[in-house]
Amino acid sequence: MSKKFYLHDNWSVKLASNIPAETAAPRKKLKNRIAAEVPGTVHTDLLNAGIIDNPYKERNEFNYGWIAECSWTYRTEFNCPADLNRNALIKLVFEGIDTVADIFLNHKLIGRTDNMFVRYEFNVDQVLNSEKNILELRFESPLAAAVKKEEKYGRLSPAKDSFRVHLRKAQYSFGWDWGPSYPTAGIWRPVYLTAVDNAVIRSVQFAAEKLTRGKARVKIGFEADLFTREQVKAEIYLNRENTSYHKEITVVKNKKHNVSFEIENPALWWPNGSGEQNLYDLSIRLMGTSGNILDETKRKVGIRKIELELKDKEKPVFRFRVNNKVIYMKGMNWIPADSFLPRVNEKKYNELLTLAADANANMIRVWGGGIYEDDTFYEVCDKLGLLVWQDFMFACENYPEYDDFLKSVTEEVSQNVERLRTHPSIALWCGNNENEWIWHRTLSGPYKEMPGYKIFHKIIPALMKSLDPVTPYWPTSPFGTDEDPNSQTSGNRHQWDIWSNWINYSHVQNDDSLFVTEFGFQGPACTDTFNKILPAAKRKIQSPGFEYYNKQVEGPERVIRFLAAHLPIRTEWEDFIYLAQLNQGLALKRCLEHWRANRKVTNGSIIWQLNDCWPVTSWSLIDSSNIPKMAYYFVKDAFSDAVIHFSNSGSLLKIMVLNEGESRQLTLETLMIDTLNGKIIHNKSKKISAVKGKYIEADKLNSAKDSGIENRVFVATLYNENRDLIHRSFYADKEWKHICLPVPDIKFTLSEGSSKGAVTLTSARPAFFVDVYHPGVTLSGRGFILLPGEKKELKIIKGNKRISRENIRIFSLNNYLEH
Ligand code: BMA
Repeated sequence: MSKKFYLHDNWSVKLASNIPAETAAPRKKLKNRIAAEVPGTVHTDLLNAGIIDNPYKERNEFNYGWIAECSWTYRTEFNCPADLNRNALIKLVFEGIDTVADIFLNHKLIGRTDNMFVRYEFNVDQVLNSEKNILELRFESPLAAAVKKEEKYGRLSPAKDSFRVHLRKAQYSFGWDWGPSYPTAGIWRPVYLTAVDNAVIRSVQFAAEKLTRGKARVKIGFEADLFTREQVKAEIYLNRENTSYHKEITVVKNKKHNVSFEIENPALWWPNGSGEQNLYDLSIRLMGTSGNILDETKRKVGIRKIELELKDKEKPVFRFRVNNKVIYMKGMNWIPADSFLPRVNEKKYNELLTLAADANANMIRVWGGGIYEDDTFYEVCDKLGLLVWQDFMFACENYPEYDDFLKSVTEEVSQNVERLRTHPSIALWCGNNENEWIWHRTLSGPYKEMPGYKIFHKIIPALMKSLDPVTPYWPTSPFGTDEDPNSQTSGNRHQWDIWSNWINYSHVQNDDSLFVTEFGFQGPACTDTFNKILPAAKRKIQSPGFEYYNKQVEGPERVIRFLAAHLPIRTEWEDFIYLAQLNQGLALKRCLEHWRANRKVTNGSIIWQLNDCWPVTSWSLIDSSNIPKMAYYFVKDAFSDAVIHFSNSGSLLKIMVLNEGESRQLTLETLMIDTLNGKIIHNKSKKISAVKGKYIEADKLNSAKDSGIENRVFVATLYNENRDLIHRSFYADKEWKHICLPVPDIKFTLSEGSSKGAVTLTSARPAFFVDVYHPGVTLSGRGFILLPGEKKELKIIKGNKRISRENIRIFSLNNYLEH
């Protein structure tokens, strides 16, 4: 069995080039070697050594640009591990090097790297000493390396950072409209020595080939490298609870082995919200003649079938069928969770993805400007039932097609598909993010002429035929059969008229997208997150310090423009954060409701974006401290199984109920509130049969004009038989900024035990979009409606366990809408 001997100790880093002139680099401090972390980055090493300050603070991004312009040498010294079998083939394996580096072992060049997305392996038995081995990696400046390649192979677009496309390095690291420019260097994933003896398993595949009532046929494929003359057998096991399937075969060198099992009553894997996430343990073991284990691989697999449907009879559609059932995709886009990737750990993945699943998501799109995430990411998605739309790592540009580049891309695609394809969460592979759309939009030319076309339409599809023939492949997002890759009439769409084209979110009512893979609306990060990096004097909504933390061109202006359309404008720091976050929530709710209601046409809505990589005003639902913004809770509600939609047809206001959960009896309670005094002037309760999969008209109300009541707001709530609140929604005839509401008079009590809730709130009058802020504490709900007679308990989900009364601030929209 090949054991891994990690080489993560004793690393240091040293500047290996001149510092560009006219930069504020601390030259003296850079003369010596600095202790380094592996996995790590040069930026975080400089930070840990106290040579630079927090890179996210204020305008440090501009002070620290020199780091990416320099070359750096990483070095460690190690003794050969005592139990490393020196008679076998010894490999030095790097799971990720960022990016352009020469590797020396004992002063001998053993390899060159230029793709951060691939694993590099070097045979080192001839170079390795028993003691005092010196391993050195000389990193070239990523900027210089990219520019050099661009000079050699030609510029492909007029964009400022067009050189980035020549380097197989996370594209967002050069700066994005939500992230700073920090192109890092370093050994960003584990490095180890391993002895390859006797036999090694590789290329494992697992697929549910056929799924019929109560039966599944699964196929397991693998290959083996054999370095022994003895006969090798493979034992293949597929186990779950009390069921076990087992086969034994003789292994042949350089041959693809396939084994099938017929599974009776398979425990299927379902996306979140559609059933359980049953997993099986797959193990493949290579055995020698004396019964000794030569190699073994174990992984969790799921039995599920996934299909992408593009036609329903003759009509174009874009929808996923999972286990023979069409499922509406409720999702979020994922971007790298830090600019310094090795800081993203299992805890961060778990927290963010659990929040996504708790918000009723069933799909995550790993966006093409980032990275192929760590194995843990996909393991967590498997567990939570989050299907993964996996882009290949190309975004928003033209890409070169010269031989070395294509060779590197081929290796990258093969390695990453092999690494990830057995995860049940992997739902679709997608060539890139927006390349074809941007080409078409800016040049109005056919995308077939786009540089890089060959990669997404020829090379990757050809590779997929053998790498993963069962998972759908889609060349780019957005894409379809129309000339415009972003058309509404075929394929998937990125809806950026709203927000990025300065169009208000109410415009969504005209949208007939078949599947929306991106749309979004910005909101600032949460108060605590900004307070950590912005000194009090700069917490002003138009201070350059705050505006800097919005990377979109005219981003800060858009936040204010769209706020002005719907909500009152306030310029005090905490008021502004509350209102701007609320506006994001209202916008996303409206869009998600539209697409879910438009269910004969639309089959999915994936929000741009779930997370952030640093503290910023962006489209994210959760900020970089993993604190959910108010919009998170609006999305969670809009994505829930049973939802209420108000639909205004002019003279009538219809209350529609959609139920995608189990069929059940519910009570719909509709209140009409007089906005002048907060009194409930109408209260109607109705029993409804919410049948699974049905969208029904549950009630009708007169328009404001016909009812003769101009100042009204509706609150409708679904309760189950135990009177648990299942869903609540609201309707206002006017924009909230034109409505007056009395101060609600919210009272709260604090309790210690978490089961009782940390804060309990009541309100004398209907209170809209209540938000409780306490420094250092994240509570379990934000932006909810609180009615007289109700008690709302909020639990602490993150942060200090003690809440002090005097530090609590309670927000509600009422407070901004007084007469
Ligand atoms: C889309 C994405 C990203 C971008 C986002 C917001 O174009 O694919 O490139 O960050 O919109 O503008």
